[in-house]
Amino acid sequence: MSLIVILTGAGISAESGVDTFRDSGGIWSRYDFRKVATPEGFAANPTLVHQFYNDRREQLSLVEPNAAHHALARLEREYRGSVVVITQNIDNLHERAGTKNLIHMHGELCKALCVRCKKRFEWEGPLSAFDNCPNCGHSGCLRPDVVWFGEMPYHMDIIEEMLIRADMFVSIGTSGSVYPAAMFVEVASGNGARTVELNLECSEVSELFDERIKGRATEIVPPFVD
Ligand code: BJW
Repeated sequence: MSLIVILTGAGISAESGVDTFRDSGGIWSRYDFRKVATPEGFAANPTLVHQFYNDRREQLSLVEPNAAHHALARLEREYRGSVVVITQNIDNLHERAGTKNLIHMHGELCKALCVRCKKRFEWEGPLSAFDNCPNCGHSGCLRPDVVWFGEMPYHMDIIEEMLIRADMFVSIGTSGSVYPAAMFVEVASGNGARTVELNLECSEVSELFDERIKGRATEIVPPFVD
């Protein structure tokens, strides 16, 4: 059965009102990633890191999935083969649009991870350095369940298998500047997949794709799916 593997990045959620990272005015123009998105930054100032993610969690409660998220959910429902969405995004807009076969490789904003007992918890509200772990009961051991620089992304074994099996690999709204996601196109292409990039601008890896479609996700993803 034919398999379509779709990689999404911050650009697919931009028109929902979620900030991207590297566009002008993006998150990394306002925050030093070393301070808020590394294990070292968290160890040095957990309050700052919790505030950074609390603000983004609050922003998430104010936004809705857009036409691009809905189009991918529709593709999964209606395609006669298999569709898997691998997202680098920590927002929950794909699942809120109805996508089921979804891999969050950089974690999830609405989850907390206990660094002591390694359990994960749904976490909708603010998280602080003083919260107790609901499982082991210790305080000060909860962190956002996201993948920071220098950490291994989640589900890499399944992702690699999907990329090897893919008949088509589609990348949507990602700058191709963060590894290992940036090299997925090479893995899929090297294993025979047709590759297509949908993005507002050229990415760092655009030339590796068989086909490029430029535009805003809400305008180019629905017709691409159709
Ligand atoms: C639109 C649009 C619209 C806008 N419509 N499009 C070489 C090999 C391997 C690793 C490395 C390497 N060199 C360096 C590394 C280490 C590092 C890395 O990649 N550093 C780079 C800076 C060079 N990587 C890591 O540390 C990763 N771990 C790792 O490598 O472990 C070892 C390993 C080795 C080999 C195999 C497996 C593992 C972990 C990376 C963790 C990234 N974490 C972050 C933050 C945490 C989550 C959070 O706070 O949200 O994840 S960084 C940030 O970047 C976030 C994103 O998921 C990620 C990607 O960003 P994305 O989605 O591409 O967003 P932007 O803003 O960059 O781009 C938006 C795009 O959308 C643009 O192109 C726009 O044009 C477009 N767009 N509006 C359509 N309306």
